[in-house]
Amino acid sequence: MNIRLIDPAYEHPYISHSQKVIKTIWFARLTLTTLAALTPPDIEVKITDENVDPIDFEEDVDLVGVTGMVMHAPRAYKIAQRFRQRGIPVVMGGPHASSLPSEAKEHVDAVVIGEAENVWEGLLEDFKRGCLKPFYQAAAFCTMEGLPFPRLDLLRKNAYMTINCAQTTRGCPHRCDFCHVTHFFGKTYRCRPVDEVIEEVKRLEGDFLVFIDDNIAGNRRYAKELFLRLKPLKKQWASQASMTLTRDPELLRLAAESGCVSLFIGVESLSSENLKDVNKSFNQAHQLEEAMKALHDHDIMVLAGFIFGLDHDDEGVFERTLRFCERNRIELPSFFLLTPLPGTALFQRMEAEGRLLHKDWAQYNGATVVFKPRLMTEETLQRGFNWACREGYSWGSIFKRVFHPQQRFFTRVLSNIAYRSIAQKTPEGYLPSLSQILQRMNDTIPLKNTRDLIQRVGEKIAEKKLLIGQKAADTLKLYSVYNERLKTLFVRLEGSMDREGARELVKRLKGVLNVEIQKVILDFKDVGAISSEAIALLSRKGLLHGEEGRLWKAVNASGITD
Ligand code: B12
Ligand code: SF4
Repeated sequence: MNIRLIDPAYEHPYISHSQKVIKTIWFARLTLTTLAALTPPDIEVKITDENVDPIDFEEDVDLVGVTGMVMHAPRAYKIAQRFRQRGIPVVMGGPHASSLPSEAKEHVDAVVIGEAENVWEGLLEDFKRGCLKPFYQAAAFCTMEGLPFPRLDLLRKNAYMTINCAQTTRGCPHRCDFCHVTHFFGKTYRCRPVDEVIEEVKRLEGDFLVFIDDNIAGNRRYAKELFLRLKPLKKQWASQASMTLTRDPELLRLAAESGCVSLFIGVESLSSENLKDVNKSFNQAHQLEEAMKALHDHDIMVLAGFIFGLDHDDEGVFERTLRFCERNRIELPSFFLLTPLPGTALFQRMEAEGRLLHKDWAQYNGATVVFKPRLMTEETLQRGFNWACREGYSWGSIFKRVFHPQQRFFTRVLSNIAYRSIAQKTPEGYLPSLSQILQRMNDTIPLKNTRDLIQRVGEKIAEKKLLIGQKAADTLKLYSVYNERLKTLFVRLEGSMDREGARELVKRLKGVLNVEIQKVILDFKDVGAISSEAIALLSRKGLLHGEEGRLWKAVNASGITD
């Protein structure tokens, strides 16, 4: 008996990679090599990764296995159809089939839901006996002990940057709303015995490998032991981790000493409101810069992932994020559009809110808008994203991010060149016209005159006590968010305001009201202290409309007087 396992290609004018790019930055997933390792030795098994080799649809095989993420599903179904037309049964597994097994079953003969470890052999037995069941799902997650080493020998070695991949853990202790991992693995985070990982790593040729874990440092005690044991092997490695890693100096040091040279970190957003919304508050917005610095101090190259289109993202998000990457010398920024993947909490929410534009899975690729954003139109989001992808890999931006006196300079430049070639295929984008205005609106205003500041009144005593602590605030911070759909700018003010601050605020507001912004709503509730001159000025300009219990809240500043 012989089986062909297939990883479908993703045919897309600007997302699919050329062979050259695959060779420079792409590593092999462990999906099919793991499945092959689970296959009994009396069965011949071969792998085709359609990204690097064509599929032979005329091949004489007994059974075909196909995998796929959401965006691969339409292609996977087409592949299945071609083999089934010839009477060859097809089994499908992987993230998409596991989330939507009934849909997948319409296109294939059997669907494996979740991990294959506990069901694959049984499925093959059933197949041999001619009684393949429609669905296979293990009653429990598999043990991490004694897992067979993936059959890397079945991959075409020279097609990728590396085929040296290994996995130390499965799952993630966190539960970010948009992520498929926690849906797939439930709340589990399972670690392989360190001895087995070390044995597997020792067998890999060469001195570089990728740990394809979702979060290699999800269990700090385990990670520390692993890193200590890796160190003597003198390998270099790359992986993914959550930002919590950077807050444990010992863990970070051990990672670096064990050979960690680059990490993919899901930063996702610079806005704490966004992070809270998607259940990712453990990424603390105010610590992002520190976290990036900590990684660089250990000479770890940062691949940072950012998501555009979250509910608090306005038109300023693209430029703000890119400048953050430049300021913090993030070597390889990766921008994604928010994508509600079936099975995730985000998908359920978007579907319930009627915000999904369609269910054409091929478009669920992280680079195409598939939902209605809250503060922007679909078009603004798409074009802003395109702009960030292209601009982020312009020579100017590469220069700002990469040219600094640290090691591995050539690796940094070469990987940027490869990413640039992908970015250049992105369609033209544009920076939303309000972007700069929004950046200016958000610039902090320094306080010039601290005399005459008076405490806000009208708040409850407890809140007042807190405000007294803010008396010394010597700046006025502005947090502006523009809602393109309502044509309204919301400005939250925080700190203290003197006359100059009030003047500057009025000047900026006048500027924005000349453009397409039709209405401004000012929120004064976090202004701790304000001078009587500032109050007088704001009143004269028609900016203060006291509301009951919130003395300094002003609304509808559409008609600022001269
Ligand atoms: C490595 C990796 C990548 C690599 C892939 C390199 C490559 N050559 O393709 C990189 C970093 C480039 C990448 C990119 C992307 N990835 Co990715 N990636 C992973 C990661 C971390 C590991 C994959 C892996 O090797 N797993 C180990 C194997 C053993 O597990 P497995 O694949 O789940 O397979 C098991 C079962 O699912 C089952 N199974 C799977 N297939 C089949 C088939 C059959 C026939 C059977 C019987 C069983 C079976 O058996 C296996 C053993 O139990 C996974 C997360 C994860 N934990 O899996 C995300 C993951 C697969 N990626 C994901 C996503 C979204 C992407 C991107 C779309 C992100 C983006 N927006 O750009 C891109 C798409 C890239 C592309 N064009 O294909 C999502 C998929 C979600 C979904 N529902 O579609 C995942 C789950 C991560 C997440 N956070 O949600 N990725
Ligand atoms: S930390 Fe990363 S892997 Fe873990 S749930 Fe969040 S996005 Fe997924």
